[in-house]
Amino acid sequence: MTKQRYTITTALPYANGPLHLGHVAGVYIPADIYVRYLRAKKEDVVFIGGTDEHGVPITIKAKNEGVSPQEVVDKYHNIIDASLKQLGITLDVFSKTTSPTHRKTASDLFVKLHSEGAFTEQVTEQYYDEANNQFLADRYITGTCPHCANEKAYGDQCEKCGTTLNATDLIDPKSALSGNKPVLKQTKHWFLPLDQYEPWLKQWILEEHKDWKVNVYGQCKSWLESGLHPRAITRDLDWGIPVPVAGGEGKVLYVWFDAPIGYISFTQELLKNDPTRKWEDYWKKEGNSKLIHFIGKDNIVFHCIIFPSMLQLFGDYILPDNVPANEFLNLEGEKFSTSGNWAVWLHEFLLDFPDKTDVLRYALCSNMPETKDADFTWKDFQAKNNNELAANLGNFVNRAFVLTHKFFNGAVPALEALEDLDKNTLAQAKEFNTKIADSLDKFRFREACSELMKLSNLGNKYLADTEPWKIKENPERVGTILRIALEIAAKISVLGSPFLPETTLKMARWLGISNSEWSTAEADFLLTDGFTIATPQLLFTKIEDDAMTAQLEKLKASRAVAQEATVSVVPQKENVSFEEFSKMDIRIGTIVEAEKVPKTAKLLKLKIDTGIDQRTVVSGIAEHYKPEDIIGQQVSILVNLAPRNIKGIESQGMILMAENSKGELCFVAPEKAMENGGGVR
Ligand code: B3M
Ligand code: ZN
Repeated sequence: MTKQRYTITTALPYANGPLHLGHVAGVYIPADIYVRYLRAKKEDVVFIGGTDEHGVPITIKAKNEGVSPQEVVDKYHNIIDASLKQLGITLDVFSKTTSPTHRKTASDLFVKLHSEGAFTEQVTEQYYDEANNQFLADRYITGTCPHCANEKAYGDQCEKCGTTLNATDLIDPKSALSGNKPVLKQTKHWFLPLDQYEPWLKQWILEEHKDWKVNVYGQCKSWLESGLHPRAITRDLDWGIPVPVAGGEGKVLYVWFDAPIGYISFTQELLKNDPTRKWEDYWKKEGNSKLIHFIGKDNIVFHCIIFPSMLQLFGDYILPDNVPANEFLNLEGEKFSTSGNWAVWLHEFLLDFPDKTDVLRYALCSNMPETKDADFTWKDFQAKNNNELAANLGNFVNRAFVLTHKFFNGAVPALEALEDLDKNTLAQAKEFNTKIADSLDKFRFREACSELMKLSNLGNKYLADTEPWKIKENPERVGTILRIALEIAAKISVLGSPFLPETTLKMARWLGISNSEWSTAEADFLLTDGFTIATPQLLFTKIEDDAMTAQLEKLKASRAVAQEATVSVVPQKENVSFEEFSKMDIRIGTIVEAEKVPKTAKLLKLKIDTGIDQRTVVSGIAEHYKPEDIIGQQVSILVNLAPRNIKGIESQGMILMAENSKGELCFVAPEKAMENGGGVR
């Protein structure tokens, strides 16, 4: 049998925004810890990641930002890539699904399956926007939810009640592009007949993978038991990989067909010029690689049911060995929300706390949403840093170093006679190799992390029990105790390396050892007699309350901005013809007199020179402008508005004002002085 290999993948985030801590806790932290652990065991691993750059989420972002989809994905790919590197996520490759290799691989695999007759074809009716001449993706259709009457439900889901919808379920559907009612039009698509694979999927998952995490197994079971249906793998969209077969013109591959293939194409890119390894080693059965997908719970069906069905069809490909999906991380008791700006963005965290990457890794690992949703709070982050990392681990290492310097000038003391407590402590410390390894083998990251802290507790307790600083008369005894303490620190530097890579590397250097091999920690003693350890420095600094308050305030402020942004988007009104528009006679005028209308708060009585005449206009701007400040101000005025009587004054026209989401008004005035009476069109 060929030697064991590992193919470890991280879900490809859409390149339509930066990463937030939810992505990091759910996918990258567990994957990176696992991979560092495998590498420390000298396993043969490829660690694959990249961005998902196709699909409707990208086109929506591009539309909102008024740029091309390519510009969107290029921008966010780079932000995401840089932030992951800074966090110490050691992906071997971080590519993108717009890469030429990926496009070719995905396209070729589609053609292969198509030619083997793996797909079915179906003509279905889909909503079409006649004003824009295009089919509408479900996300581009809004309407009333048939379940909860939310008027802003999307064609794929109602975000208010959480129900998954079909666009045709919506009451009173509207196109998000034109605001018009879309029409149903026929279109042909290729389908993956998942119903046909149900029997082997049931066998493979429900019988052969009882070892998968309960949340993953449970979700698969419920999908399989409610029955699988053919799933469309092509879309009517102009952004994506073109459907490479006859009849596919104007259509692209469904993003969930191409994205997981990215794991394969990125491995191809990684190993393209590697003389010793082939990508096939990590994907084909003869390579004997274990495929493990790190993902969030919303991606389970794609990685456990749909992609495995595709892999099976591709031929001699391996299937996932495990899919340790996580549940969600919440933020201060609420769901992360990109649109609602309720998020801690990774790149911003790294700017605010550049020296706290290990702290973040630890905080997210010890609070990982492994079996149920978890909550990130700044208070808890601070507590993890101050009470666990600084007060427990950091303090232990510091005490061992300080005492060694005090009593032995920093030279690692030799072991002399061992007492029972010493033997006991060493024996206990030794158990942590297997404890942590077992937890990691089972993808129990929280447990692994807490074992690591227990090892440091053991060290602290040992120092507290032996009190070496009080032993004046017996330097050998002091030396033995400190040596044992330093050995525990050395063990932490090896066993803690997947979790706290920067900190443990520092510790290893200070102690004069290498911490890159897991098996090193199996030895009874790691240190060399007489080696001069580094002068003690703090491993972790305290985080003060101020810093946390500032983060909470920033979070709340960003949400306020997001809420304003939402209210400011007033839906477009019904179309008018050009003739109708031309009936409005809008001119440039100048305010020549202004006074408050008595007994009103909002009204000003203005005299406007319209070029035609000087006329009176009553305007509701008194809360925004003082009369004396606006004499001479040029304005746009609708001169042929039928006169209206306002508070006993005849108002002959209306001046145009712009309004922002806070209700603030300002004049719509020409950008340079224009003569009064000039038309506005
Ligand atoms: N981009 C969905 C997500 O970001 C999707 C994952 C693809 S993994 C192949 O959650
Ligand atoms: Zn609803």
